[in-house]
Amino acid sequence: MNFTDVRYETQQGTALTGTAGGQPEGAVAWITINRPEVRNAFRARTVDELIAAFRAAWADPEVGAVVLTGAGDKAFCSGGDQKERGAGGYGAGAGGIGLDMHGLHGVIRNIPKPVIAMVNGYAIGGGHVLHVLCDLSIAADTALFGQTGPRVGSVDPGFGTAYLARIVGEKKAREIWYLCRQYTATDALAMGLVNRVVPAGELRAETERWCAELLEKSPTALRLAKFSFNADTAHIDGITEMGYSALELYYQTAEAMEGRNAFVERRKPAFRKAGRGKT
Ligand code: S0N
Repeated sequence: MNFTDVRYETQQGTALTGTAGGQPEGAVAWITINRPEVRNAFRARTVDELIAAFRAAWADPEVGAVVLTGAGDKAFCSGGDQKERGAGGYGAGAGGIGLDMHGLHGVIRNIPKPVIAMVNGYAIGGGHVLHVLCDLSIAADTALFGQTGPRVGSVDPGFGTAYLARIVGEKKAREIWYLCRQYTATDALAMGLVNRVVPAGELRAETERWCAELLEKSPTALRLAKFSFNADTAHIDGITEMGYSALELYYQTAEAMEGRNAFVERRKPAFRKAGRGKT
C-alpha cells in the first residue's frame, strides 16, 4: 500500500537507546500518524493505512515490538476527522460509519507483539481510544488525554468505553466519557492510564529503552501473555459491531450533526434544540 497519511519505519534493535548492556535481537516498527495539520485526526484512508502498517509489522518476523505515535509535537491523535464527517459517518458510500475502527482496534489487540503508544501530545477522542488499546503507553509530560464524543455528537460503543473502564475503573471511565474533560500526563499516570511519564525531550529515548527491554524477552512468551490478557475482554468484540451499527444510525440524526457542526464552526453545541422533533 502506498502510504500518504502514515509513516512506517523499522529500526534495528542494536540501534536503540539503552542497548549498551545487551544486544537486542530483531527490530522495532514505528507507525506514525502523519496529519499534524489536523492534530493527527484520522480519515478513512488513515485508518486503512494504519491497518496495513500493523499487518506489515505482524508479517515481519524481525519485528518484536511496535510503537504507535503521531507526527509533530502537538498531538498523538485527535480522533475522527470532523471535517470529513457528514450525516451517516466519515465516508459517503463506504458503509458502516465510514471508518474501519473495528478493524484497527482488532489489529492493535491481535498483533502477536507488544504495541507501545508513544503519546507525544493530545490523545483525544478516537485518538485516546487508540492509546488505551495499546499494550503500554509512555507519555510526554506535555501530553493531554480525554474523550470528546458527547461534545461532538459521537461515542465509541465498543472497546473505547468498556475497555477504558477495565483500566481506570467504572467511575473514572464514566467521568472521562460523560464530562469530556482533559487530563494531564500526571493525572493519567495517577489513574493507571499510562505506564510512564517523561519530559517531552526524552520521550523517544525512553520509548526506545522500553523497546530494547522487550526485544530481549522471549517473543513467544510475550505473545502468549498478550493473548492471555486479551482473553478476559474478548467478549467486548462481540458487541462492537452492534454498537457501531447503532452509531451509524446516530450519525444520521440532527443531534449528532449539531456536535460535528459546532466543532467545525468553533461554537458551543445546542443538542436539545437541534434534535427536538427530528430524530
Ligand atoms: C485536539 C484539540 C484539543 C487540539 O486543540 P488546539 O491545540 O487548540 O488546536 P485546534 O485549533 O483545535 O486544532 C488545530 C487544527 O486542527 C483541526 N483539528 C483538530 N482536531 C481535529 C479533528 N478531530 N478533526 C478535524 N480537524 C481537527 C482544527 O480544526 C484546526 O484546524 P484549523 O487550523 O484549520 O482551524 C482540539 O483540536 C479538539 O478538541 N479536536 C477535536 C477532537 C475530537 O472531537 N475528535 C473526535 C472525537 N470523537 C470521539 O470521541 C468519538 C468516539 C470515537 O472514539 C470514535 C469511534 C468510532 C469512530 C470514530 C470515532 C471518532 O473519533 O470520531
